[in-house]
Amino acid sequence: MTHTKCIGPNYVDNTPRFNIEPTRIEWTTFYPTYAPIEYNAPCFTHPIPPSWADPIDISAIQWNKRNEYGLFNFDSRGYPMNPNGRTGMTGRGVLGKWGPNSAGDPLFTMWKRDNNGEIIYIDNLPVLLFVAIERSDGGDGGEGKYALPGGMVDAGEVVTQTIAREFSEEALGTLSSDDKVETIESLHKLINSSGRQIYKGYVDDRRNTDNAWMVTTCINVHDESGNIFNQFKLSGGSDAARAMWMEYHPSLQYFKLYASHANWVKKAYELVSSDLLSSKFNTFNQLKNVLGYLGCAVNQHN
Ligand code: RP5
Repeated sequence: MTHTKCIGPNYVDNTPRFNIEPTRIEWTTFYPTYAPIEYNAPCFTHPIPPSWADPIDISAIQWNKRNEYGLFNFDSRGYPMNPNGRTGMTGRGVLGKWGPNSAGDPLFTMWKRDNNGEIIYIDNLPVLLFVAIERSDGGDGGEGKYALPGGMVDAGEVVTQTIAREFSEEALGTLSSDDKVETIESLHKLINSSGRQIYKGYVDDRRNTDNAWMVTTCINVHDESGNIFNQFKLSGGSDAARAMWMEYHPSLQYFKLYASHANWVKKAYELVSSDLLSSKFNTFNQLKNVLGYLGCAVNQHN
């Protein structure tokens, strides 16, 4: 996967970045004029950096514990190198960790239904609803301000816990703290029992640099009947200004979300719609066999 969102003349907050030629992203491409700009958010170089960030002295970092998303090389200064190539910026930028920064992304889906509870189809393909948030930081601009309600893995968490916690914080923002604990537990059980991993790997995130980058695991939980997810009272919280059900259908010409999130919605759509259409097809075939036996002709309707 080549990155497109972490290149260009400006980094986050308009910090200048070396404007890389898009055909020269790969490390193996000769680029003698490459002159990346070094940037570390001021809080990281403070004598007491935030607890979630790496210390200034990197000699104590156990790099082999950061290999879950793949191996990476090191530059001549001993810093990890972005496996997807150049970005025009060295240092950690605004990311707390050198090398991979791990996140988790919930992709909660159900079908869009009409007032009679029937799934809505356009051109014989069902319309999917997924939970999205509007990022308070504006995301990567325009429609890229909408995102899955994901977030960083906290110390000691497994990614399924992160996904449950982030969903409850960002998309169910008005829960009381007692309800929150219970909700996170139920969501975690739901993710473990019915979740399907859609993606695990590098994220094309605007915050990536040559030495620090985002990785994530995206898990889809699909409520086929909609009976459970219909009861969600969505409201933005934490880093989310708003939370909402958003539509996806393959006929959408322009479908953009933060970072690489749109790709995962498309992938989840392929999986859940093919499950749905194959079950419809099986039902139709069973019906056709019975009616065929009785000497009737049947046409398939949606
Ligand atoms: C993206 O950034 C991930 O896919 C995840 O959605 C998000 C995590 O960062 P924050 O939302 O915590 O800023 O790369």
